Amino acid sequence: MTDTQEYHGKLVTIERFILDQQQAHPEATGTLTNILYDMALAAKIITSKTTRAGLAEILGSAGEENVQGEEVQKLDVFAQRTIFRLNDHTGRLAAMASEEEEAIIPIPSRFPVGPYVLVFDPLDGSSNIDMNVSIGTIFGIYRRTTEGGPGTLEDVLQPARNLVAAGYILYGASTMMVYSTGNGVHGFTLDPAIGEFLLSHPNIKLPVKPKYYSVNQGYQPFWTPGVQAYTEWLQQDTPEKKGLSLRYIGSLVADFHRNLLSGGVFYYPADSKDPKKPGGKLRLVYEAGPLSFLIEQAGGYASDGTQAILDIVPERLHQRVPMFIGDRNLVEQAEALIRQHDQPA
Ligand code: P6P
Repeated sequence: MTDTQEYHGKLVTIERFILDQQQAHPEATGTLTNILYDMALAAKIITSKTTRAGLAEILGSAGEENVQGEEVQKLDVFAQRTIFRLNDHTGRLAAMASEEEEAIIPIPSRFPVGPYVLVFDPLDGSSNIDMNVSIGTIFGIYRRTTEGGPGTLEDVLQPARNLVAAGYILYGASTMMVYSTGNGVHGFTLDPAIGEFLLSHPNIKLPVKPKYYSVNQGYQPFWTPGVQAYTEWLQQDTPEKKGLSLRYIGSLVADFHRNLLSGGVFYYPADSKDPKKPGGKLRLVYEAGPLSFLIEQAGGYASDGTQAILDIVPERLHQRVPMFIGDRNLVEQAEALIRQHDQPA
């Protein structure tokens, strides 16, 4: 395992870091390395559009033509197409799955298939774009489980504990790419002047002392008694912790990233308000799963309120799941109060 201590203060590009990490795996063929390279390239391409999103009126908004007469794509469609076009021909993937597509995305028959599958939410939080709020891409990479031929839904519906890599891209004040291949969580910041992601956050670990809780408290009247009790507990000073402050951006990757660096817990529980999202709003395969892989790599934990999200075997591609993610003690307290109040003995 490459000791990430050696990187502190050194100028390292994401490509160099990924390659160094590959050296720790003599059996590696470089295929996973190249998929990660392509996710970094996708991040740069998508960044080139997100930094101009507010100019829709001048450049034309989605579905219209801009002043040059070019058809302007919705940013999430653009992000989807960018990730697809970077991966459809490489022979590294057997299939892809995206929040934007109802079914799994096959590799076009004219291209070879490979040993991995890529699941992704190309641009989560896109409803925030018009308010210039940070948005993000979330991705996970599995080895295919079926033998030969085109990838299938079975290759995608794996528990997140099987992930070989996961990460996110945060399009904020700067663009960051944060990923793990099971060897710690590492963050890279894009220097737009040179078009390179530089290592800025080696070996991210959740702070021991949690700082924030993140939830949309507007739904509080629609939560179960256990989740209501949990929220009150988070606000109180207890022997184990001070009452936490509330921070909620409403953009999953931004909320997750802040809590990863500051310590705390994010949760999107089930609520009785919207019958369209009985089991919470967030998607298991390409949102909760990859973020749960990352948080455990950073020393935290993620639960649906009753079990580790990493152990949930997805039944449907767009399956929703309640999610409590962050500091292990805080998430386990959620499980304890849900057991006590919501699950009759
Ligand atoms: P609410 C954005 O639409 C999103 O999918 C996530 O990025 C975010 O965490 C969540 O929904 C916010 O949902 O119901 O609080 O507006």
